[in-house]
Amino acid sequence: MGFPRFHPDSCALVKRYLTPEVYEQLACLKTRTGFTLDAAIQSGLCNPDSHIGIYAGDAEAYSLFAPILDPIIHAYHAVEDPFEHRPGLDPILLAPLDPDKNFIVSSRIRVARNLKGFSFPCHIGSQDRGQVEFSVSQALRKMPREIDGKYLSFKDLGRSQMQDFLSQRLAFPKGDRFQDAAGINRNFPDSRGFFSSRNEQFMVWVNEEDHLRIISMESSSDVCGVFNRLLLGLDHLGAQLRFAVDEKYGFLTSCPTNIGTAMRAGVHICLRRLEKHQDLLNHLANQHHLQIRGTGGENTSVDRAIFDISNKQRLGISENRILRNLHTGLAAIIHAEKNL
Ligand code: CIR
Repeated sequence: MGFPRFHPDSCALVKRYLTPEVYEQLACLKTRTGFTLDAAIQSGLCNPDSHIGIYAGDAEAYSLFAPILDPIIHAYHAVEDPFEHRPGLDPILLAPLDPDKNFIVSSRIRVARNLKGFSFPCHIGSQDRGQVEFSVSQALRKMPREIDGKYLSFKDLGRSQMQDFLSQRLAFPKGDRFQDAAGINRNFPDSRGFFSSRNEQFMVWVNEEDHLRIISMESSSDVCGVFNRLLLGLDHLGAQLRFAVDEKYGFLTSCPTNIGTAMRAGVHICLRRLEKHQDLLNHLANQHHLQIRGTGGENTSVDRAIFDISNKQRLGISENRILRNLHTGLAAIIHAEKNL
């Protein structure tokens, strides 16, 4: 392909770190499944507004293409060597955050996982994608009573049924243009589907951006309850499936922004006063390593003063520490909101 020409306006991390020397060193390499650097950077090339602009097609990509991925990982996650994956997945109990339901509308925690031995969604073939769906759906048949439910494959859903599940945010839509350019949407909706527990508080998305997105949520501020339910599901899935994990990088994901714990833990919170004091809100969020997004997540606006607030750190930190930081940060934000 020759040295790639990124859009002149692109500020993607891949553009910043992909020097001609690094390109020359890596362009001729292929992982054992045939994933290349040119495939990895497609999304960044097609989307000048990419923040990162690179995806991993399999677990080996993280070591083979380390000369480009490492500087991106260090910059995005703000980690310096040496760091390591330090899992901490113990049940947790902390003081109630908003028992009168004045601010926090809902809490949601998700982790991403990929199956060891299979290419990741931007590079997987249709047969292997089908095998991933089969293995995960089998594992989901053995969930404990509290989170028991059923798996629905998109191919078995009619158009209006799919629309209903999409509007309830149980099903997931075809990926965005970043994922599309990376190859994640190939053959959509084949071998994609979702599991939902009977009370809809525990879900698993299959073959979205990663093989599994494991999600726990509820309409309350009980972030610990949501976390503990996630652990229950993770324990059962982890006992039956082997996940792609690395001693240093933690759980390996399609997008290098998600590696490490691969966890996003957050709330939807209504902050009518702080909405008018964004500097203070940003200060508090930074202090507690939290990220503030619009009501609908990445790149969306804030609707009726409802902010999406979640952890910024994922790598080199334990899941338990992330949850404690979230809890302390939210308590500080609620305190500020009350006192304005
Ligand atoms: C970008 O580079 O901006 C996109 N590939 C998305 C990066 C954020 N990652 C994500 O949503 N998983």
